[in-house]
Amino acid sequence: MTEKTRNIEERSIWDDAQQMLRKAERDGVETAWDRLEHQTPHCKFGESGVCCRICTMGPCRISKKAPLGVCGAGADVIVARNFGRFLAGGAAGHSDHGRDCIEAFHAVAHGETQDYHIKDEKKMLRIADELGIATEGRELLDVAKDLADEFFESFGSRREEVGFIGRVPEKQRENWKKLGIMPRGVDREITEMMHRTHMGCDNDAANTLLQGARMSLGDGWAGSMIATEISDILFGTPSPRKAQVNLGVLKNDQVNILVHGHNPIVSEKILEAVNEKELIELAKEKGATGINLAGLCCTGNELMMRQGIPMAGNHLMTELAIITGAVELIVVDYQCIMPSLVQVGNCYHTKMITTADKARFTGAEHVKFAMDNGMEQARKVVRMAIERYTMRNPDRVEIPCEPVDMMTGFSTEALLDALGGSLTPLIDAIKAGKIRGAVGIVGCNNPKYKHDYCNVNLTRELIKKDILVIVTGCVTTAAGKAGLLVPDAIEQAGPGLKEICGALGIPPVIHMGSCVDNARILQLAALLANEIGVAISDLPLAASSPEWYSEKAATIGTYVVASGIYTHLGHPPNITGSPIITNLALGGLDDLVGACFCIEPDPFKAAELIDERIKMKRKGLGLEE
Ligand code: XCC
Ligand code: SF4
Repeated sequence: MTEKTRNIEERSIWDDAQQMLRKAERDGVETAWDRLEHQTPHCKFGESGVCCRICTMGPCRISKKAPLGVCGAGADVIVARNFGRFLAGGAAGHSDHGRDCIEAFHAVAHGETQDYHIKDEKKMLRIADELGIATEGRELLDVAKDLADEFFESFGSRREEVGFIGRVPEKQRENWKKLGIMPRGVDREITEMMHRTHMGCDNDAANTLLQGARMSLGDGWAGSMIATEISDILFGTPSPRKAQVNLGVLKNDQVNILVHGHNPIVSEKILEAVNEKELIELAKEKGATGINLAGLCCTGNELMMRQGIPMAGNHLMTELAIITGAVELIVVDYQCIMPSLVQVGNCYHTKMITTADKARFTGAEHVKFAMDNGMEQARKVVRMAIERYTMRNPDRVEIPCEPVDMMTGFSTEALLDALGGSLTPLIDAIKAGKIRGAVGIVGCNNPKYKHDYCNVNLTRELIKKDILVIVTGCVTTAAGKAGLLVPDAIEQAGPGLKEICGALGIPPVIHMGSCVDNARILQLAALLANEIGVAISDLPLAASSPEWYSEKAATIGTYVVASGIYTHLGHPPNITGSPIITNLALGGLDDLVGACFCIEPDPFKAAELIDERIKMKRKGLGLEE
């Protein structure tokens, strides 16, 4: 990975990125890659997870010379506590996003907002039914009130299990109970993790890791799943549509606005505002030909899935997008937003707007979005962007390359539709070995890697092996830019996958949404398992997060493994200082939950490891290769 001064070609595989990195050098702008060099080599204690700052008898760090902290905690306990809190950060991120969605839905149900509405009534009623809420002959909003309360209950501490647990195959539910990892309430599990990892509580590393699994399951099967389902109810369940990707989606002659973050509650309103005639007219008065909205990271995924809004880039492209000099304004909600964006924006004419009280950035302007003012605030933000257009310096604008086409919008519902309404064709294709298995490749960028090298190459290798790939999060942009998210990409797939996807008219790599939408993958896996009558862990499935960086990615990996899906990571979390935690993660969990992690930085070798696992699972089901 990183050593001193990698040249620009080694920093990213993409032309648009390399071109902007050159411009950054010319313009004297620092990026994440530069700052990483100032941070390397990293602290070995931190990297292996054996630095403890949990109380003021310390901080303590574990070495041969000092194998115990002041309180007597050893490497295993310290690593387990640190990792437990790392996972808690991720679970809290997704789930608090989910809570914000419930609050919006609650406000709609109680008539407290004119800005948000129930868009997919059918889905709302179906979910109400599923969760045991009476729907027959009732007013829609009355059902919605009960459903909002039911969702809130999954966050609390009065339950034995969260609401969507009914989706999990029976055999696994029993196992989770037996292991004591059945998630009871989203907030409860996060709080319990913080409690257990206080000095003097859970001093058994394996026991702490099991709580990590329970808490992460709460994220996957409740916090994230609720975020996804409510977003569909409020903004529409995604269906297949075309979109475009890379920095070429920015427009030379238009007001460019970027949305960044995660929650569609802000970005959907911005989208409505940029389509208003009055605001378009205003942009024209200022000399632009129109207003162009593009997404970054997961809020980009949300808008693309439902509305076909173009994606400017993934995590490591966020600074580079501003360096084009063509962005008037970037509006953010929360998560994965580098604080550096304020400084990069200051090097150009780009204004940064924050919208959530829980995610403010010094130097940015705060325009608080609430349930009753979303539309009004969105218009205000768009007006600011238009004003900014007159400040753009055309001599400093450089928009690289032409955008690449892609297909998006594969919610579980849309995928079922594409299959003709039932999973049978997919199961038949799996049985016949035409689709040998499926792998979700998800997550982030990390400047420790050549940007998107692993994301793209792993995807390519797997489809060659007749393995269907599902992407979410920042891997989406990588796969899209590589031309893998269009039906024509079947030419790069193995013969079986080519035949099936060709017949269905779908790409061999399917975009299922943002990071909370990994819940869609869980649901699809559960539907498949239930249909066949096995556990998820029996299916020829795997997951991967090759270039991950965030706490959320670790939590996703953990709930995916705990749900029975073998998961590859490009690099380990900061756990290698503990033999107990490392061995559990890389093997021991397999005996407990039917899956474990594997670590491999090389995407070609990772593809082999995943392929082996899929072979093994196929064999277990008595399927021929
Ligand atoms: Fe963030 Fe979700 Fe990672 Fe991208 S993939 S860098 S977590 S935006 Ni979630
Ligand atoms: Fe040191 Fe123990 Fe305090 Fe951690 S909890 S800082 S190991 S004394």
